[in-house]
Amino acid sequence: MTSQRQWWHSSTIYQIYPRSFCDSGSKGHGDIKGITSRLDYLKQLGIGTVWLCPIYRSPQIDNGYDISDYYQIEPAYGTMADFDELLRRCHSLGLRLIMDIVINHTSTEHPWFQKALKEPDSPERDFYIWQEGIDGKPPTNWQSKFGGSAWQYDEASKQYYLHLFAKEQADLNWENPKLREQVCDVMRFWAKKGVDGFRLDVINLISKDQRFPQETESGPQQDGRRFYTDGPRVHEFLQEANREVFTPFKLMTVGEMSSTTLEQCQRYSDPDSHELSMVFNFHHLKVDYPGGDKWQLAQCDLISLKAIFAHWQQGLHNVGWNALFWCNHDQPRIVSRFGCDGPHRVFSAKMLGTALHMMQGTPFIYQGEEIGMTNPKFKHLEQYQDVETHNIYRLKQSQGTCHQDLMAVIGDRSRDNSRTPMQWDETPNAGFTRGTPWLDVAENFPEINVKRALEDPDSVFYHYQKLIQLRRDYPIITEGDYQDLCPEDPKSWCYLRQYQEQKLLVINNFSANPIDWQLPQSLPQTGWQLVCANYPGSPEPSSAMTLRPYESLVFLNNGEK
Ligand code: TEU
Repeated sequence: MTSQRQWWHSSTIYQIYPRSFCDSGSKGHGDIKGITSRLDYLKQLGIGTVWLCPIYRSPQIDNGYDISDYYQIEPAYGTMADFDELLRRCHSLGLRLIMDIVINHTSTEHPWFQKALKEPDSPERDFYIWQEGIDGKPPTNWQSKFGGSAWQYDEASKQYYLHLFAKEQADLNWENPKLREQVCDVMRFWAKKGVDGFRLDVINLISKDQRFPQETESGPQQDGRRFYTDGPRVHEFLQEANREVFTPFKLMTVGEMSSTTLEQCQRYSDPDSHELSMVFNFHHLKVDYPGGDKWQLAQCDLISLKAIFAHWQQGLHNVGWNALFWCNHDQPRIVSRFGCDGPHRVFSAKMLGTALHMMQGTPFIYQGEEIGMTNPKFKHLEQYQDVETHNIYRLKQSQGTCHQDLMAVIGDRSRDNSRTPMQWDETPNAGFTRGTPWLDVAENFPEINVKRALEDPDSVFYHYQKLIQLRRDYPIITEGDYQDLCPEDPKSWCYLRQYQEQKLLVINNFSANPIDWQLPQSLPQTGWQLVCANYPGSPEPSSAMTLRPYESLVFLNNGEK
C-alpha cells in the first residue's frame, strides 16, 4: 500500500438512522430538521463525520434501502432545502457528511423498473436482471437474504427478475455500461453538492456470475451467494466508479461487504487498487450464529471473536483499511449481545467501546450506542416493523417452528432491536417525537437517555467521548500493529499495539465475574501509564491482577529505559 494518511484515518464516524433519530414535529418518525437540531450534541461527543442512512425518495418497504428516486429527498424526511441546510450546518461545525447509497438494487417503484416492466423493449429493461424460468420454476435456486426465492415472476413477460433482498428491491444489471453511467451520474450529483463520501450498500454483490449457476451445496450460507459475492467484475466496476467519481471529487468511501474474505477486502481497500477507502465486514458479528445461521440462538464465542479480529487487524495492516463497528441498523444492540444489559450495563458498554476503539481502523458509532442503549425486548410480534423479521417469522412458522421459539430468536436477532427511537430524555416517547412513534420506544428510556448521560460524568457517553479523543491524541491507535496476548483465554481479550518505541496495552474482562490476569513476562514490567479505564482507581499492570466484572484498562508505555 502507498501509505498516505487521509482525514478519515483518524476520524470517528457516527451513523444516523433518520427514521429513528429525531422528529422535529409530531409525525412519529425522524426527519432531516430533527437531525440538524441535534448536531451540537454530536459535536460535543467529538465525532468528525456523520453517515446518513438513505434519505432519498422511497416507498420505505426496507426503510429507504429501496430507492425510487436518487435525486429527490423522501418527502416524509423533508425537502432538498432541509438537506442543503443540514450539509451546510455540518460543515460549519467542522463535521463531514457521508451519504448511504444503494446501487446494487432499486425500488420496483423506480421509473427505470416501471419502464422495464411495462415496456420490455425499452433500454431500461436491461437495467435489471431478467431470466427465463426452468420447467415452471425460477431460473436458479438462489435464496433472497430476507427469505424465499431470489426471483420474482412477471406474468406479462413470462420472465423472472432477480432480487437478492425484498421482492420490491430489484437488482441492477451492472453488466450494462449505460446503467453504470447512470449510477455514476447519481453519485456525481451528490458529490457536487459537497458531500464528503459514500457508504456503499452491499457493494460486493453488484457483479453476478452471468452463467447463473444452480446452488448445489446445502447449508444456511449455501443460498447461491458464492455466484454473486465478490463477483467476477466487481473490482473492475469499482475502479471505474473510482476513476469517474470517487477520485475526482476526493470522496471517502466505505463499502459494505456481505460474506466477503480478507483477501478480497485487501484488494477493495488497498490505495493502490483505486477502489474504496475502507470496508465493513461482518465476520465478527457471526460468532453467535451457530453454523452460520442467524436464526438460531447462541452465546458469543470470545475465542473465535478474537481470532477474527486478529486475522483482520493483521491482514489489513499496511495493506488496506478496516472500518471498526459493533452496531448498525441491521444488528442487535452490542451491550445486549456481547455485554450485559442488566446490572453491568454501564461497565460492559464502556468495555466493549474500548475493546473496539483501541484497534486500527475507522470506528463507527451507531446512534444510541454512545449512551449504552439496549435491545427493547418487545413482547408482541406486532411491535416489529422490519420486512426481514416478518418474512422470517412467516417462513419459519410454515416450517413448523412455534410462536414462542420464534419470538425468542427475533427478540435477540431482529433488526428492529437497533431501530427503536433514539432516547433523548425522560419525557413521553423519550423526547423523540411529539406524535406516536413508528416503532415503540424501549421501556428503559427513563433511565437510559441522552439527558441523563450528559448529567452523569461516569456515563457511557463520556467514555465514548474519551475514546474518540484518545484516537486524536495518540497516533499509536491509528498506526500501531496488533498482537493478541491471550488468544486462548475464553474470558479476557488483551492485545498489544506497537508503534515505533511505544506500546499500548488493552486489557478487557469480557465476563461478569472477577478474573485473574498477569502481565506477560515478555512485556516491560514498569513504565506503564494508564490512559483509559472504566472503574475508578485502577492500578499499574502487574504479574498478579484481578480484573473486576467487565473491567477495561488501557496503558501506554513510551519505551523509556
Ligand atoms: O444490508 C445488507 C445485508 O446483507 C445485511 O446486513 C442484512 O440486513 C442481513 O444480512 C439480513 O439478515 C444492507 C442494509 O444495511 C440493509 O438495511 C438493507 O436491508 C440491505 O442492505 C438491502 O439494501
